[in-house]
Amino acid sequence: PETIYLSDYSPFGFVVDEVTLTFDLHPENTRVKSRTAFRPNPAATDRTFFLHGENLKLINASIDGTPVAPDVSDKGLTCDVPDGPFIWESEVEIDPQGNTALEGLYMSNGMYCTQCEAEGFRKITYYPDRPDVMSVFTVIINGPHPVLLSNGNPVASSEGHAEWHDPWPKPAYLFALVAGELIAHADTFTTASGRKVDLNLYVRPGDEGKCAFGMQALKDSMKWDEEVYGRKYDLDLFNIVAVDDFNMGAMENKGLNIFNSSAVLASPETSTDMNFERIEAIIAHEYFHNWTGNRITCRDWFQLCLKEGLTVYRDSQFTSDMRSAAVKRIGDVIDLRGRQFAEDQGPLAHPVRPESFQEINNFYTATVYEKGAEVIGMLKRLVGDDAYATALDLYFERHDGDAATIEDWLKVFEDTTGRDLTQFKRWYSQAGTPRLKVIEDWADDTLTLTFTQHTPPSAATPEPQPLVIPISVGLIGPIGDEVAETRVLEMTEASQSFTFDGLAARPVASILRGFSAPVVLDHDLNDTERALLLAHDTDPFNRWEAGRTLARKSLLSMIREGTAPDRAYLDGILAVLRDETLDPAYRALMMGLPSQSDLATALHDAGEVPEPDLIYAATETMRAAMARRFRDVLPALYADNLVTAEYRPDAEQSGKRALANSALALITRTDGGVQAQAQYGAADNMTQQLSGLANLIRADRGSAALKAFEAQWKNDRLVMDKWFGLQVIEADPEDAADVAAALTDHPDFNWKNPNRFRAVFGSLVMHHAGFHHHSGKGYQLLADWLIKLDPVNPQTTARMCSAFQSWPRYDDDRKALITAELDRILAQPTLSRDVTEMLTRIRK
Ligand code: BAL
Ligand code: ZN
Repeated sequence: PETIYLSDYSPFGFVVDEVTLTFDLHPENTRVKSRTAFRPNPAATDRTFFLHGENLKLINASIDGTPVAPDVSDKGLTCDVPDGPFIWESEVEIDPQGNTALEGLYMSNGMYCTQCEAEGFRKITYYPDRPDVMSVFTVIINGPHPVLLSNGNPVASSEGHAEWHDPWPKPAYLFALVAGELIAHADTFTTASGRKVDLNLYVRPGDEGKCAFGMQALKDSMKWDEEVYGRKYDLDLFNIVAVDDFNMGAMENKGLNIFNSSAVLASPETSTDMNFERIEAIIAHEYFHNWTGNRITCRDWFQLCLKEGLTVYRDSQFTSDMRSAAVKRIGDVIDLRGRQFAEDQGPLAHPVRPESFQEINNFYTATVYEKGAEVIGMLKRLVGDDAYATALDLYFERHDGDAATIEDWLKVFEDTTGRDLTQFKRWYSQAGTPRLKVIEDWADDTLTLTFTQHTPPSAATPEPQPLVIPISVGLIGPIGDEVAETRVLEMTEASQSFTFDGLAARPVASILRGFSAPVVLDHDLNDTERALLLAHDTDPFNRWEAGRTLARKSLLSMIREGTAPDRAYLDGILAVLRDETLDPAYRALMMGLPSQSDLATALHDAGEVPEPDLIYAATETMRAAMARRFRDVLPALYADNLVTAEYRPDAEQSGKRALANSALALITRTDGGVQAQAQYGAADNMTQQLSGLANLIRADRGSAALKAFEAQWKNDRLVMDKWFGLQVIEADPEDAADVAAALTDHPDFNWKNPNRFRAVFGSLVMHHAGFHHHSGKGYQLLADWLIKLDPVNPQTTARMCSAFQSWPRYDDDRKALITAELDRILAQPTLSRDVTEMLTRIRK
């Protein structure tokens, strides 16, 4: 496959002023006519007229009404064109029913829908399918369906016919079309400037009862973006459609967001608290893209982080405001360490702004999204909140309507703050997670902190240079008092010292408060000092981090030396659990342990080879020790936080349920599942029901409940995804691959549906000890299914390949087993470009 380089960018030779698309819908033979007005682009020198197009049957083409015979390849077409402006017209035939890749125009449960980001539009018609070509779209849809939708505003409609016009110029990746038998859940929102916007959430008949929460989240997002970023909505209509078969979570098409049904449909009976929170965040994310992504889009796909990093950052701010900022921050860091740090540590490491790719779909990664958001958080920390707001105002003013770059983004900060961001920009160009080591020196009432930064070299960045690192530091006195205000230290050198003077007694430094930079911190505190931070740190993130570090240290020494669980850790957490002034959600987080995969990462970081069985055993031993040590408080923790009031998915209630369910997980270790059975029987919401079920499986008494659950929910696709996934997640390591394999024989294992495929195999991969079973059966099963899925849906297959990215860290036997599977997949005669690129990078 061809490699595309950032450095090769050049603008398209033509400007597209407007395009009109006419769809005559048919499951296997949809006709698409396009009429596109081109004129030479004064900013370009290359006048090659190349239109992307894949899997299209060209019926006819003309220029200014004269038929032409273009040179057609499997990538697109070229044609001689006039020197001045001209009208290109073409008609193609496509097969939505046969489009199982779910990219372009496809069918899901009888409805037509589209997914065009990143390069799906070229599967709909011949067009310059690149984000820097922006145009005004008119769309005509003919088809025997009650609902016919596209972007923008409706301009005409009659039975079987609809016309849409989107006044905002947009790149083709934001095009969308939906047709089918759908029901609208309708509402309205009035913007701060008095524009009344009609809002619709379109769902399949039967899902009407799962719309209210998503609609409220949309209205909350619209209001928040006005209040916090001054961004108002810019059309009279905003539609969202829920689709069952979808590769991603959701898509921000202009005025017509399309959502994976799992990312929008919710009801208390069928959705967990975590589902509700995720839905609220994704609705916000897609809505926020209207400005950061749609009004200001990306010049090319290397700039993906320009819209994704910023929009993730914005949605995290939204969730922090709607719920608990501390809980959100901790959750984000857990996620970042679990997914992005692992990516940075392995063969798939790449910069936030990659410099080359073969298949852009492979770069919708934790690095682009989550590390991209961290970079924005750092920028805000460095310049301050007011300067950030000023810079954003300038960004929207200066670049509205542009296809912009990271250079444009940083320039608004340079222009508004006077800072030189040349060095900061390395965060966008260097791969790898920096290690930040701190050494303390105490003399003459002065604490000196000496930091050293080091980013491990990688294939993507062989010679990393020092980064600008904002290090947020506070000082805690010996009796747990805060002795200095939090300072943001700006580290720019490879090694740098900072002093805090005039201190009455030696404090304990609380470093990297709020996780002020995405680095691995090496701070050699003793256990007493960490216990002090766990008890008293006023920064909620670092207070949690102190507990997490104690847990990690204890687990690592249990794994390495077979020691007993650390008493100081257990006592410290017990004190936190007893502190009723603390938010229940926060206390629930305090009861969590580092994931087994995170422990493997930590061992690898220390130059050791992780052994999944030992990691699993240590985690189990620690949980058993927690169950014993917390025994006295668990019943009350459970009872006091068991919500009996009518279900609400808000932060307060869900925090209490999280704490009660964390307590239940430990109680189950000693009561054999009695309490879990009671909870399962009494549950009137999915959070309680699923946690009851999970604990019953753990207690080895889940079979009756699993059958009952299946009987109750067999017609609910999203709930059945949970049923499939939970059995794998909760299986013993010995059995996880066998459970997954057995589930693939279930009549409802619709493997072509990405949600169902991920329910089974995403869960297997998350089961660290099960996936890495020494027999290799986990690897083999996944490889079998990746081979089967690739010809059907390369994008989802390629995404799932990242399960193998951490192979170099394991022992020789596992390495041999994994590489054999990778080679077996790579030897398939017709492997997709997506999977070929992923596995070639992983295999290196
Ligand atoms: N743009 C792809 C889906 C998302 O990040 O919102
Ligand atoms: Zn996004």
